[in-house]
Amino acid sequence: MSDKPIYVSKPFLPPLEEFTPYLEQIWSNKTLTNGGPFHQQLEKALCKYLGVDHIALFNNGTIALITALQAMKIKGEVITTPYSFVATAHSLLWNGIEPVFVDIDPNTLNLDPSKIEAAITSKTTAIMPVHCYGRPCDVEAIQEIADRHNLKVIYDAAHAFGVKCHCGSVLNHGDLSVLSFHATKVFNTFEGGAVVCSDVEIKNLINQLKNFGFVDEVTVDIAGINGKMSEVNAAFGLAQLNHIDDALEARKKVDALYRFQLKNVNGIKCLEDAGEKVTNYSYFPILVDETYSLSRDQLYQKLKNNNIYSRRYFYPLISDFPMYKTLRSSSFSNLPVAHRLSKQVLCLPMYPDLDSDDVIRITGLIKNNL
Ligand code: T4K
Repeated sequence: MSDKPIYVSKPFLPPLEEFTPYLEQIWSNKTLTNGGPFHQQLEKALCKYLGVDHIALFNNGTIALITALQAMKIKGEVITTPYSFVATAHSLLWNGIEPVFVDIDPNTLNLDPSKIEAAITSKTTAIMPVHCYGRPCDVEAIQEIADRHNLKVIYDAAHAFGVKCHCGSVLNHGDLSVLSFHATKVFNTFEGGAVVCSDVEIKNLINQLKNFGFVDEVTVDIAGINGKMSEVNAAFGLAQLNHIDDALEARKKVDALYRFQLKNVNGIKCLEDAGEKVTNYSYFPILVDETYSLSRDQLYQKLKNNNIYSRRYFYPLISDFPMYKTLRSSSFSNLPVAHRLSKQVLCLPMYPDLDSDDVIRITGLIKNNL
């Protein structure tokens, strides 16, 4: 057993000496939070980098999701995917909304647009798809359905930093998109998140909502929350943004090496290569089917025994957690694809400075060479 643990993700850090001057500036100007100068700079820099109109920074992606729903006044039922991190559906519950789970597409693992319409009822107000693993949803098909039924679309784009589709940033689709900048993400601010939108009035409302609902010093006209990103987090984001292209390039190389090493391994399937400019290589999921020599969980354990900590994102399905299990849409028969794939998926370590030797060791264990 190797003594060096390899985790599913490792935060991407800019050189410490590049971060120190930001800290010195914070120490000198004493603005620690509440929309200070680095917060404003990061919002502008991200709009430019991502090619979007407006960004409202948050202290994490979950609060950003909750606030996005509140800003759009979403109520009733929202159609979403069971194949995601639990925060997706929790953001609905926190708004008193019932999630209605719809099955996923077996190739993309994203919400299957062909199954959405059957789940729409008179209570449906919105669709909340997830660009799972940073691979774009079928944004056009989803928008067409939303337009036909007068529904809002709020993308959980937690994995989709920098992801592009045929017409530029994927974040420009839907009414709002929500990013996560958690330590494990492609772009991180330790903890953090953002709402992306194209309407300045919505951006102003979101700014109000993330600051308790204050209009001015003495007026609060809506029950907001504290969703503000601090200056240290924003400064870290600025320092990291200078290196993001190199980090994406390094991820791409890791992705290519995994694909090369795992081609033709019986029972192991990589998701279709999403191609240049589309994905951000944020995760490396493989599907372990019944023709492989071990079960998915046995392979997970074998890697763990060798100090390699892969993760079963996303198992269990959200719809199997106790607060969702009794919903009608959570039934096994409604979600056969999601159930099958959540039992097959294993996310292998993926981060910019993952050594080629480590990828070869991991894939060697999978190929049973080691
Ligand atoms: N929507 C979607 C689709 C999401 O995936 C997420 C979050 C959200 C919404 C909510 O966004 P946030 O509110 O989180 O901004 C991790 C993350 O905590 C979570 O952000 C992420 N999705 C989810 C997919 O993964 P865990 O419980 O797996 O994290 P953890 O602590 O086990 O970390 C995984 C590995 O990363 C560790 O084994 C070691 C390494 N690691 C982790 C941290 C935190 C480090 O090396 N350093 C670190 O600081 O949830």
